[in-house]
Amino acid sequence: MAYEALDFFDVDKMLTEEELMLRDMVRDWVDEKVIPNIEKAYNEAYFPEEWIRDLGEMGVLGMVVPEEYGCAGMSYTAYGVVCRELERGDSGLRSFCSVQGSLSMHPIHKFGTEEQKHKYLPGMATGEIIGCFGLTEPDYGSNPGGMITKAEKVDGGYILNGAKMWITNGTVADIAIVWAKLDGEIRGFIVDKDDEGFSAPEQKGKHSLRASVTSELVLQDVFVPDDRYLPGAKGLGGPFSCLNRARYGIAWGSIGSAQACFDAAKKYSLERIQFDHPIAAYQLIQMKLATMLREITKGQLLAYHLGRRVDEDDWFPEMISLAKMNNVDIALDIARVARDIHGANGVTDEYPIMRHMNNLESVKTYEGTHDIHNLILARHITGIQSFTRKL
Ligand code: TGC
Ligand code: FAD
Repeated sequence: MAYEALDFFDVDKMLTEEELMLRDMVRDWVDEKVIPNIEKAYNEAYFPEEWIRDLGEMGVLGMVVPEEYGCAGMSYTAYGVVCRELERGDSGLRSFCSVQGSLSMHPIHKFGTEEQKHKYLPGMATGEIIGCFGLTEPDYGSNPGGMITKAEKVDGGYILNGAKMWITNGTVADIAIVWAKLDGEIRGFIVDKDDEGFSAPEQKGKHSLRASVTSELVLQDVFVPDDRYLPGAKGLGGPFSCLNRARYGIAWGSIGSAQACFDAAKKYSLERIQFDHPIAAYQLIQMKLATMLREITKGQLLAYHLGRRVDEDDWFPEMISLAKMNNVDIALDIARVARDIHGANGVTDEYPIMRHMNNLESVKTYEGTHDIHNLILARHITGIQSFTRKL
């Protein structure tokens, strides 16, 4: 049965004509190309290559980067809408788009030289050049400031040593934005997949985001020439500038997962007969559906308002923390309740529910865990940071 996107408060009526056209194009593509193939990709744990070309053709990779670099130069609200429609298909698909646009193209656009921008951005917009973002390390996840990956200045460039972990697209990427400490300060480098001493083995065995490649990055005496150093990024503010944008995309994207779960649960509950009636006739099921609708509606308003604030450049990072944390949290709750409404069928790949639920467990953790965003908000409220404790 065709997908019906829940929009109880008609939030999409506030979108521009251009944003609506984009929504419909991506929604149709997800229906046509993603939904029929996603369960196979998820079960067999791969990201279909042809999707990359299609994403490039639709102009959604790095779509907020200006047109002079071969990108679409669209609004952040439009980017949010795209994330929502992609994640309705699968979180791994939105992840691909987030990593390419917010985490790989944004740092080049914001911190790179003109030469670097012209060299990489047009090919990244079409998907011919794939990027990844290496911040997390085996011993430094929530606390990236402690990273031990090191850069050393040498004649004509830098030597990088260290290891990154949990890096989306690492194995398939042509370039990696690697964050490393140079004289104790975090700096950004563009590592090429063919650089000697660099490898990106895939991390297998995920029960979540299976249609997304996750990798280690190993750097052993990797020489990165001066022209692949990002001069504009100094300190943690560099990677965090990228994370703000990717977290923003998740605030929208997670609503897409929630809408998919709601749609499936509504249809299933109207069709499934128990005790001679559709289960949708029972008050407990009705309450669950009403709660889903309530939370999705609030999340949609939050994402839309945030989108316009970002477009007006009138925002601060804690707004994004709140929206990422809230919308992933409600999406995960909704996925769990939708799974419950589907009974035993809910654990199979006949329905999208368990896949969304499992994906959202990663989404809750990456880009700052749920609790880290709570602590970021609490620091904003109290002025006291509680990340570190002296024991
Ligand atoms: P803290 O003292 O808070 O800040 C250090 C410097 O960074 C600046 N800063 C920010 N700048 C811009 N935007 C933000 N959101 C910023 N947050 C902090 C800050 O102003 C300061 O600048 P300066 O100039 O004064 O030095 O740093 P801290 O070490 O105490 O950090 C605390 C904490 C917990 C908030 C932070 O480390 C954190 O957010 N941790 C979570 C780590 C995280 O999100 N990792 C994500 C890895 S990438 C990923 O998951 C990709 S998933 C991809 C996919 O979609 O598949
Ligand atoms: P930890 O930091 O060890 O946290 C473990 C638990 O402790 C969490 O519950 C956390 O909330 C809690 N905790 C930590 N510190 C505190 C504190 N001070 N107070 C209270 N509680 C605390 N990273 C990248 O750089 N690039 C990528 O492309 C990328 N892609 C990813 C893809 C997937 C599928 C996954 C799962 C992760 C990815 N990550 C990526 C890594 C992700 O950002 C980290 O997993 C995340 O930041 C959390 O780090 P950690 O897993 O080391 O958990």
